[in-house]
Amino acid sequence: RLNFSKILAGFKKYPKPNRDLEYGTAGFRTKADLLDHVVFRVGVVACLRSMQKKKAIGLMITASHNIHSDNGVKIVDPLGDMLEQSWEKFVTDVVNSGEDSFEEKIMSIIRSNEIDTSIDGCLFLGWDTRPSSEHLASIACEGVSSLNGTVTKIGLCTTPVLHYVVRCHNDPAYGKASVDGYYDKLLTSFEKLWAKFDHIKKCYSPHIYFDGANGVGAITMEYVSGKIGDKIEIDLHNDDIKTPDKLNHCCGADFVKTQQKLPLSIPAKPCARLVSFDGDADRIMYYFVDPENQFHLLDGDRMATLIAMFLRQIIQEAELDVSLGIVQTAYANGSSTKFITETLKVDVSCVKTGVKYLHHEALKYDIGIYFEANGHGTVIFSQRLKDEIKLKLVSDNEKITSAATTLSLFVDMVNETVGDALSDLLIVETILHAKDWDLSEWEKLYDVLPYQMAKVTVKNRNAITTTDAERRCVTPVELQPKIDEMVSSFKFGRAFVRPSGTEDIVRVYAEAVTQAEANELALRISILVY
Ligand code: NG1
Ligand code: ZN
Repeated sequence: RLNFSKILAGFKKYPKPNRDLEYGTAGFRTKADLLDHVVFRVGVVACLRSMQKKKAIGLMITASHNIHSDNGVKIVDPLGDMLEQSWEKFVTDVVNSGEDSFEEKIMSIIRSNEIDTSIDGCLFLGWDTRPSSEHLASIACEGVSSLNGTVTKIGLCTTPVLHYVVRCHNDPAYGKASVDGYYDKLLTSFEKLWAKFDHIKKCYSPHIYFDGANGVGAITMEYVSGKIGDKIEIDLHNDDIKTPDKLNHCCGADFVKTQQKLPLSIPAKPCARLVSFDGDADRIMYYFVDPENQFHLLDGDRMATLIAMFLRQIIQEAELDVSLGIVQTAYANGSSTKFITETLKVDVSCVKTGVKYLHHEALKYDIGIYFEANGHGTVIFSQRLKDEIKLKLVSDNEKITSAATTLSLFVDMVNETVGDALSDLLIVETILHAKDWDLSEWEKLYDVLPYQMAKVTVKNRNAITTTDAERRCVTPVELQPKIDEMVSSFKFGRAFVRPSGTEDIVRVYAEAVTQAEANELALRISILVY
């Protein structure tokens, strides 16, 4: 039933430049003008994936926090999570194949996955504000059509909205499969939870300064601000989506995290609560400037600990016997890990960089909280936990039913499919409001170790291979002993290197007891790598 001449026509119309690409940590990502053939072919493979699973699949066109001239595409699996790993190889093969070999590659995918080709593929498609996004989205549609699949265009949307809609389409119990349905579920539970903690506040201020990275997150917050403005006044900044080169330029969550300074246009108002989303609104950063003009960052590690602390208390109050754990990557600050194990006494595990690894590990808990330090993260809840909550809701003990109600509303406020800046914002605001905390109270939970990140350009970044959740190098064999020796000469020193999955560079991370020493260690390790 497959019409290979239709697929071939697309291969000819969008010829592959003389350069191979890889489905990395966040799908394919590169200069936007190198992506025409990629999105067509990804459309084809995503359609095959949908036929295999007999479920809807998502396609998101975005390059997140990258410069406006880049773009990318990633595939969303039926439950709204990232594409299963074994398929990354299939899609990479098809994207890199020549006109003479694609038919064989596609047939091999069909055979090895026992795909019934009489099934119609069903795709949901979303894109961000980049100037190239709509054009690439239309080519992706051609790819899907070449296999007779159907596409529902969600259009301009954040990455987490697309993930959510795919999940709901395949699992209607999760919610209504539309952008409105998404806002409705998150904001309704937020309003109800807010009301539960509506006491007089001394410390929590209802005002935030918001940095939208001049991307799609700014549109989201404009809408949300109209809905929840009576609870949180949102002062919108960096919300210009009409000027392409402003996207992520000196603003956004990635800028704030890597530069550890204020983005453009956010006022240095002492102690004000400042928030940034990234270009596709799946990452969030909180920060503030103290009266001495010092910059303070509350990143993914901080969010994970805040949420764990809050939920641990609620599950105790609800008398639920469930497991709670936090999943981090090697980039998590050493003192956050120490705080989680020694003070919170919560289980913590470390996995490779990339949301798919974190998500997978978090599934092991009834409540799995995962965050990358860069602000990408969410919470996932087991079916067992959801069932237990239902039982507690009808308990005759008022304290228990109240805690169960809190938990149940909390679950509905979370987008469990993927890191979601809006959902994370609602969670953090709810907890701060409940605790009557400002950002400095939150920050007091533990002191972070100063850290520095660096990028090194090398001939072949994949010559570096790692183990132990990327904390140690395997090859080149002489590298790790040298790193160990260097690290041992720094008090509380910790460092690791790994090849990036999204850029052609090697990343270096270093922690030490002072900022100067962290910088020095990062520099010395970079020289070892170079
Ligand atoms: P790479 O380039 O593989 O380090 C970066 C981020 C990841 C993740 C992906 C996808 C860091 C150190 N790495 O991956 O955490 O967010 O991009 O966007 O922040
Ligand atoms: Zn992003």
